Order: sequence, then C-alpha cells, then structure tokens
Amino acid sequence: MVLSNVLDIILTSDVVEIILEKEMGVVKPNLGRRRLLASIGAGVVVGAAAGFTLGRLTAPAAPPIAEELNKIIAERKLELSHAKAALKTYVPGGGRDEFIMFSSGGHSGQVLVIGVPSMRLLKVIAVFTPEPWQGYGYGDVKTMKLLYKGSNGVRLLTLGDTHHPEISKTRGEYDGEWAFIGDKLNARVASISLKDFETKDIVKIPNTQTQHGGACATPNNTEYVACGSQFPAPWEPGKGYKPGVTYVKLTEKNYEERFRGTATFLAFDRATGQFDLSRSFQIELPPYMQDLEVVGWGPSDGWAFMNSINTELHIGNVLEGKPSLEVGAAKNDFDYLHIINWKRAEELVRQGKAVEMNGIKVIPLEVAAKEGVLFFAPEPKSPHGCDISPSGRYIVVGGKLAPVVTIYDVEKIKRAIADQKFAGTDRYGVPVLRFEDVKAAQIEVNLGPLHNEFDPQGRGYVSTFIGNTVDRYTLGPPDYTGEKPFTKIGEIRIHYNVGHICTPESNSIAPKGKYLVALNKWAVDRFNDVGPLLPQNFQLIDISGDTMELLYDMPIGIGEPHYAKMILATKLKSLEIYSPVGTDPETFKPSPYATTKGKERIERKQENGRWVTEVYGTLVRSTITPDLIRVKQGDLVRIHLTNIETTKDATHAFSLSEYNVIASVEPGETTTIEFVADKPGVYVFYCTEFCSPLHLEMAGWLEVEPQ
Ligand code: K7E
Ligand code: CUA
Repeated sequence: MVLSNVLDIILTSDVVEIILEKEMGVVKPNLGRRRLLASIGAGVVVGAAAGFTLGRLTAPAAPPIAEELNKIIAERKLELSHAKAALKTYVPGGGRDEFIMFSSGGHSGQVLVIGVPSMRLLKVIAVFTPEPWQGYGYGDVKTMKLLYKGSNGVRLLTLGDTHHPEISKTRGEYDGEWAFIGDKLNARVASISLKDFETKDIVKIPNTQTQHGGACATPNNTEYVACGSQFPAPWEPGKGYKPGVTYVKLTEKNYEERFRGTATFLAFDRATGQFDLSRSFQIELPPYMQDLEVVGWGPSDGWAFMNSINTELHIGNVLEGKPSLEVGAAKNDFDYLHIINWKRAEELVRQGKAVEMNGIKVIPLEVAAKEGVLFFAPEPKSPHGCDISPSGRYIVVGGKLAPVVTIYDVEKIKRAIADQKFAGTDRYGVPVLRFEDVKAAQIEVNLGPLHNEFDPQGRGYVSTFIGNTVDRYTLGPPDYTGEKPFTKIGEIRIHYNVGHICTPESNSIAPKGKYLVALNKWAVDRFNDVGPLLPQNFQLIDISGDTMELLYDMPIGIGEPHYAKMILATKLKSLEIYSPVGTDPETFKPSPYATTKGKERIERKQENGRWVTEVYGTLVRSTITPDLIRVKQGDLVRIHLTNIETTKDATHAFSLSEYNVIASVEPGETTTIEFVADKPGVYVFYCTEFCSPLHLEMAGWLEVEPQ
C-alpha cells in the first residue's frame, strides 16, 4: 500500500507510535489511537489533555508530522512497512546503537563490527590478513610478530577463513572485554581486546589442520576457549600432526586408522590476552568431520557438545569411480553428537594421562573413550549447528537434510551416562547413547535447518537454508514454561539462503531478544548489481512482537561472513586514547621506546654483527620528527614512533614510499616499524591520515646511502 494522504497514516497509526515511543522516548498512554493521531496530524499538542508530554514535539515549530512523513512516503514510493522499518532502525548522527555485533568476515580474514539496529559498519578489525589502514602487517613490528607467530612454521599465512566469533564470558554472561575468532582454513584462533579493538594474539592449534568448532569461551571466566577440528588431519601415533611434515597415504584404511580430529581447550589469560599452550589440552577424536561446538553451563556445566558429519568415513575420489564426499557422507541416517566432559579431561591431564604432542597435552582417543571424557549420541542425517539454550539444559542441532531441529536434554544425557545406559560403542570404542534416551523433542520446521538462537522468553529461532526462512519455536522448561513447549510458532521469509542467525547475547545465560540478524549467503535481487560477485545480505528482523518483521537489508561487500555475536553496547568500554602518552598497545603499559617532544634522536649501532639505525620519533599535528633519517644501504631500520597527541581521534599514520611500509599510530600510542633499507635512494615518508590543515606537510625523508 502506498500512502497518499494524511488519513492513511491516521488509520495506520504505527508510524507515529514508533516516533513517540522510540524517537521521543515517550511511553504511550492508553489513549484512543485515532484521537492521538488526529491530534498529531493536525499539529496539535495533546500532552496536557492526555496526561503525558511529547518532548521535542511540543516545540513551537513542531511540524505537522503526519503530513510531512506522508509526503516523503509518497514521494519515495514507500509502503507503510518500509516507513515503520526506517523509523525502527534509523539512528541519528551522534546517536548510539543499542547493540554491537561482531561478525566474522569470512575469508576476508577479518572481523566486522556493526551497530544494531542501524546496521552501520563501524569497523573492520584486522586479524588474519594484512590491512593497511590499521597498519596491520606492513612493517609494524607488533602486527608482523602476530602474523608470523600465528603462522604454521611452514610459511607466512596471510589468509584466514573466519567462521565463529565469540565474546568473553563471566558467570555465563558476555562481559565485553575480549573477542575471539576462529580461522577454519588453518586451524587458528585469535584474541581481540575490546579495549582498543585490536588483535592481541593468534595461535595455531597444534595437531589440527582445519578448525570449525570454535571459538567458544568457557562460561565462568573464559578460562579456556574451546575449538574443534573440521577435516581430520594425517596423524602419527604418539606424534600427532605437524603441518608440512606429517604424511600418511590417503587410503580408506589409513583414513580410518591414521587420520584424527581434535577438540582443543586453549587456556586463555584474561590479563594479557594471550593463549597459553602449556596450560591447554586437547582430546584426540575419530576422523569424523567435527562441526560446531558449544560449552555448557548450569546443568551442562563442565560439558561441551559438538556435532559431526561423515561418520561414514568417506574420502571421495570421483575420478576413480568413488562417490563424491557429498554423496558418501550422506549415507547414514545418523551421525554423532560429540559429548565431551571437559572437566574430566582436565582432571586426566592433571593425573598425567595425556601425551605431549607438538607443544600441547593430548588425551589419546582410547583414554577419552574409556575414562568418561567422550560420548556420542545419534543425530539425524548430516547435522549442522550446535547451540545451547539460556538455561544450559537444551542442546539444539539442525539437520541439513531433515526438516527438523533436534533438541537434546542435558539432564537425560547425564542420567544415561551415570546409568551406563549405552547402545554400544562406535568403532573406536566410544560409548554411544540411545537417541530415545537423550532426546527432548524434535520440532518440525522448514527444510534445511542450520543454526539456532534464543530470546529471553524461552523461544528459539532456527535458520532454514533451503526453506529460506527463520522459524520461531518454543523450548521446554525451565527456558519456556508456557502451554505449548517444543512447538513451532511462526516463521519469516528471508532473502536468501540463510546460514547463521544472531540474536543479542544468545548462547549465554541472558539473551536480550528484540532483534535478530539473518546472515544470508545470497542477495540475488536485493541490491544494485555490482558484478557477478554479489555482497552477502544481513537482514535485520524485529522479533519483539508476536510476528517477526523485516526491518533492513545490509549488504556485506567484504568477505563471506558466517556467524556473529551481538552484545549490549553499554557493556563495551573502549579506550578513547592510549594513556599515558607512550603506551605500548601490546601490553597497555608504558613503552620503553616512547619518546617526547625535544627528545627525538637517531642512533646507529651494531647488533649481532649487523648495523641497525634506531630512530626515536614523535608524531603530532603536523610534524614527523625526525623528518630526515639518513641510513646506510643494508641497515636494519627500526623506527619507534610515539603519537604525542592526547585528543580523541587524532591518529597519525606513517607510510614509507616504495618500501611497502605503513603504521597507524593512535593518540598516545608508541609503535615500532622495522625494515631493511636494501635499496639506495631518497624516499619520502608521510602521514596518511588527513589530520590537520597542514597534513600535506606532515612528511620527511629517508635517505639510503649506497654501500
Ligand atoms: Cu554454518 Cu562455519 Cu557455523 Cu557457515 S558455519 S553458515
Ligand atoms: Cu598526521 Cu596527516
């Protein structure tokens, strides 16, 4: 319906009601809708009569809102639902979003920070891939160190396929201090400080080639970040897997016997943001393809759950007439939900029952199977997704090839394990529970259910990839105590091919509801065409009412995001500047390399038989000091730069022509650039941030004298 006159708006009051409630912060009294709107439509102040105030609306120049809006709606050929959606999502300049969403950037290797409900992209955090604006990976020592440390010992990895972001937790709730992101392609995990939104550590998970399970923080205090392999890696008994070294010929027999997956619990130090492999542990898993992992709380405290595919152990080889992986891995009616008692695993490590392999303690598969660490429960056909209800009681799994979500009851799982009620074991001796003994319910939903999220009312939401919907259902007690537990109660069409969905603070004890973002793989016809490679489509959905309403389509023109985590914006406390001036962002402590105005200097000395020119410089609007650096060809040049500004936003960058060097130096930060002056010449360096009227003059020279 295109609105064409004031009367239409009056009859469909929602738009004005939204203005009153959301924009003006007015709580709507129990007032006849027609009267309220008629009053506003006529530009009349109704406050006094109705017993409430209209805030800004009472200003003398208050325009006849309905008329104004109506004109815009007609001119832009909008429908009522569009106008409503616009009002529900618009955040004025200077305003703040209620929620912040951390989305994986897919194989861009980065993390996206998005405000909700405005769906404004606030930042792209550099993690696995060099990013010049943040001076990440272009000669800045702290970022080069991260990229090298996070590589696999064979080559420098500058590519990551980010899937599952996480936010640190305290007592089951997201605390907004740290974020984590997993790299599926190279089995890595990174930590990001939410003080400065910068990557602080990247760890390559030992004995693991690809990683899809995590990141998932243990709920109490983020003691560990849990991860799980996806594709099993070749494995030497007693030695594990080492990139570029371990070789096992790929045959069906070898695959079964000599390939392995892993579940890893990476010890995390909240004070430093570093992972500590020496306190971490790993559980050897069968060569099924493990998928998503969650770590429980409440009744599931101490337990972790991950689903799996390809329990058929199929490897493919279509050129020699074997079925493809796609076909071979879909033969069984059931795969295995992995149920891991990680507290028990921790205990076994303490008792010395783990074997050290490639720098981490590994609980061998037979020990895990025998000593109560690992159990399986059947899950219907090619499952995907593994999520946990707010109470910690229900584990929800999608089924790519079955139109049902399967809900497991952790109480039943624990009881069956305590009673040793098993159907038998798998071929590796892992006890298998009976489906009927552990199932809480199966809910019929649209085709291709993948991922689940939850709201505070005990309702779940599931994305259906083939059905192109998000379906809403009820959980059971204690999450949902209404009359119709485990029942589908609604759906909304999305565009198109939805993967993960994200509701605020889901997969914690206290989800916040209100919004849901569908992370859609395909956009098809939703935006202007920008070539055959189209952006993905994040769709914002209002889930506050009895029916779900589509509010906004946000194109994601960078990478192929998978999952996102959303948190109340008020929980984030990021630094305005680094303080005191001369802070090293790696430690948030004063840097020994900081210098101040007037103390800038250049020193040349020998270090391990090599000439090093070391520069201690400052950056301030609009000077780089020193502005002439003379070095000899072959010198290692180390430039320590302190941005001595104390003004919020006064970032300077240092970029060096022809050398592929750039650093971003935030106010108060001290950072170090290092490179070898291997080519003689005179090169300009300048500040790449337009920081002041004389920004163009913020420059200097590097003179490399031929040897
Ligand atoms: Cu379903 Cu990696 Cu979580 Cu993609 S995963 S969608
Ligand atoms: Cu500093 Cu431009």
